[in-house]
Amino acid sequence: MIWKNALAYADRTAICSGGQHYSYIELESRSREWSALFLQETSAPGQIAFMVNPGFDYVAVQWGIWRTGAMAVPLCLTYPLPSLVYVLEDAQVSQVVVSSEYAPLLRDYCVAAGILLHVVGECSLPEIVELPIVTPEHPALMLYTSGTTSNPKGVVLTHDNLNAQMEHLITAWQWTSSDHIICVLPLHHVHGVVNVVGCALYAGARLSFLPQFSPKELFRSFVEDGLTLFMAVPTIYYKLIAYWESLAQMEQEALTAAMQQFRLMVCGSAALPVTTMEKWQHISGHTLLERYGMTEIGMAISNPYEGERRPGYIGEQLSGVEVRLVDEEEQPVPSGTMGEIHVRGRNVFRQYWRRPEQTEEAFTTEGWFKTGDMAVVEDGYYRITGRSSVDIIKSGGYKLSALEIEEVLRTYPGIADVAVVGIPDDEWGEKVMAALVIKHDVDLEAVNTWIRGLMAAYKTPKKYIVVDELPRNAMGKVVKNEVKPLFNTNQES
Ligand code: MLC
Ligand code: AMP
Repeated sequence: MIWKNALAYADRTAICSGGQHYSYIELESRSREWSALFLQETSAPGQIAFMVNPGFDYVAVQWGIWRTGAMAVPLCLTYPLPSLVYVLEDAQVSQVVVSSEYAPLLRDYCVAAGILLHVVGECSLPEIVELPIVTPEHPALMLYTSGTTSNPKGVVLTHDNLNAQMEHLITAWQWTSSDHIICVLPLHHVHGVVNVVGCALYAGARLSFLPQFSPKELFRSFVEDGLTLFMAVPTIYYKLIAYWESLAQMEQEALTAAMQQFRLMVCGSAALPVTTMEKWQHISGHTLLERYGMTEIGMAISNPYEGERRPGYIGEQLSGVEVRLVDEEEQPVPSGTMGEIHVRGRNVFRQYWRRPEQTEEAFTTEGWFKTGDMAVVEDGYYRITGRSSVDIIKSGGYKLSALEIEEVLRTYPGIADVAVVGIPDDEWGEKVMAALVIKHDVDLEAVNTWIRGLMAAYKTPKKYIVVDELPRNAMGKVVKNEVKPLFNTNQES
């Protein structure tokens, strides 16, 4: 278990956050105190959610939850109340921990729902108690993911799943306790939670946090903090390149020199455009290592640490992970033929929370998880060719469900029908756009303000158009690929 591992690193620095350094022993002991608090009311807390800013407290709370045998449910820090309530209810959460700024948002709801609310820095942590035995098979983490259903689903990962995911990456990318990484990613998704925070602490390395992404602050850290590793989504590299290009030559040179001291820079969560990879190579001297993963499986395919990192390709299957490509009959395809990616191994999640049918549908009878991503193998390397569902959109590394956004928009008075699509975009990968059929005049600004009260701003459309009707096939189903070109011709937004 990661917290037992921590004892081996004792006084070494585990976390740098808020201008302070915390050792592994401090992390181990603070997490015990949180466990004691969670166990005060019940010996089996079930699911505990937390909405805590990235930093020492986030990890101490996460480990504190784990050490009680409960499942940790990290909440998105930018969700409005209705989206938070959806997760809290769906996950059947018994306790919530929040950083103080989120307490006003959740307090009334928690009181009404009978959920215990703990505020970091305001609750007194009790004497340390005897902790239960937690096994690798205990559920550890529930990450909510959007997909081919309108409502997000809870992906249940056990400690064994997480350990496997971290062990595969630590081996593949040669993590050691001498590494130092900075986390700029949100901590309700696998990229930040497992690949950065989890791997760093499992390897005994040093983990710094930048509470919010800012190119200026990040580049300051690149120059001053002696980092060895960096991991991000393509949009972040795109934004960093744009910022670097805006700097004076002297600043650019200082940054380039600092980045050359890193041993590895990784990119993933969405396709890395070859132009971004080339520009980053130019400004940092690094050939980005692109890898492929998913909430349900952690990481599965990766370009090599040593060896060719091929632009436009996601690499080879990671050691310890089984990957295959299959046709529509779920039969393996020959090399060079496109097929759906299937994944099997200790890293693969156990279940969608309280959704047995969807869990069953997601696996073949031989236990392969069906990712829905299409790929081809060329000269031994996988290349992603698309997705089996047009209703999944990847924007800035977040997976969004067109169906979820459509369902909300349909409830707005005056909107008769709607189609949400992802339009290719250099910065975001895909941009969310909505085509509306309206019954009477609708103020599109008002629609935009309204939907941001219901779902995170990053999920909401960046453009709206009004159309007379949506293109449909003979079965009456909206043809999303025919909706996309409408955004080239229609200027209303
Ligand atoms: C922010 N905005 C987005 C957005 N992020 N719009 C679309 N897509 C996104 N991803 C919007 C905000 O709503 C706001 O709009 C404006 O951009 C500025 O907001 P911000 O919060 O200041 O933006 P910024 O900090 O620059 O965020 C960009 C980002 C962030 C790229 C840093 O999106 C991010 O952290 N993405 C990473 C997501 C991630 O971790 N995915 C991994 C999933 S796991 P307005 O209109 O209000 O101004 C996975 C598996 C795997 O995929 O393989 O790893
Ligand atoms: P999520 O469900 O948020 O974990 O997102 C997982 C999805 O991100 C995968 O199913 C892929 O569609 C996409 N993805 C992750 N890494 C890559 C990559 N390197 N290239 C293309 N798509 C990727």
